[in-house]
Amino acid sequence: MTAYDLYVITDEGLSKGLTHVEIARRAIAGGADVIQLRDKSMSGEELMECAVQIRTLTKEAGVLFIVNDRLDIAIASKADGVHLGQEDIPVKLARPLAPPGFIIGVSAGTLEEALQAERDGADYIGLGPICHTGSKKDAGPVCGFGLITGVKKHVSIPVIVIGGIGPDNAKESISAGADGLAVISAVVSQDDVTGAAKHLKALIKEAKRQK
Ligand code: TZP
Ligand code: MG
Repeated sequence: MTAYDLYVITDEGLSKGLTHVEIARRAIAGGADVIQLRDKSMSGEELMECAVQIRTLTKEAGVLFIVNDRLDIAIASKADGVHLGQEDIPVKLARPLAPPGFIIGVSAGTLEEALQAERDGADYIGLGPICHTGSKKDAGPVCGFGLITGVKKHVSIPVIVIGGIGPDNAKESISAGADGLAVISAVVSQDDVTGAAKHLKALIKEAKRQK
């Protein structure tokens, strides 16, 4: 089964002066299982350039590569998948355009959205924001750890939790049922990106062992 344990989302603005490619390189060195390229301001050309480079890095490391929002760039860069929000192209319309085995993740903030994403054929759910986050202005209302357990009762695709997730609540996330932890600031904003990823990965592994 695909491992989504530590899912790191690149964000140059929230990093300490690193490029997407450098963030990816350091997070991979720390044991990230998934790298998502996320940039809302780059041109298509710039994003494609980053995507191609991160595809090479992730391929070499055997790490999954997901592109946020842009199905076209995900397909063109031969990424493993795309992550779609509630406002992006619906999974039902994206799926026929994607190659076989392509991963489509969908953001959900409620049980209803999670159920709909599964019905529509999503491969995983990005559930959140679980806690308060300063990393996404329009993240929507905080849903709390209880929703993880609620969603896991009714949905069978992997549930990756997001929003204010880090070392302090990694264990609580896994205990509540999360299959993976998606983070920006807990890894990307740290002075030592590789060290932060390593630490978080170890906490996830330990929490899964204890489950
Ligand atoms: N989607 C929901 S919350 C969020 C995104 C992209 C931001 C997560 O960032 P952080 O720093 O891990 O809270
Ligand atoms: Mg989106």
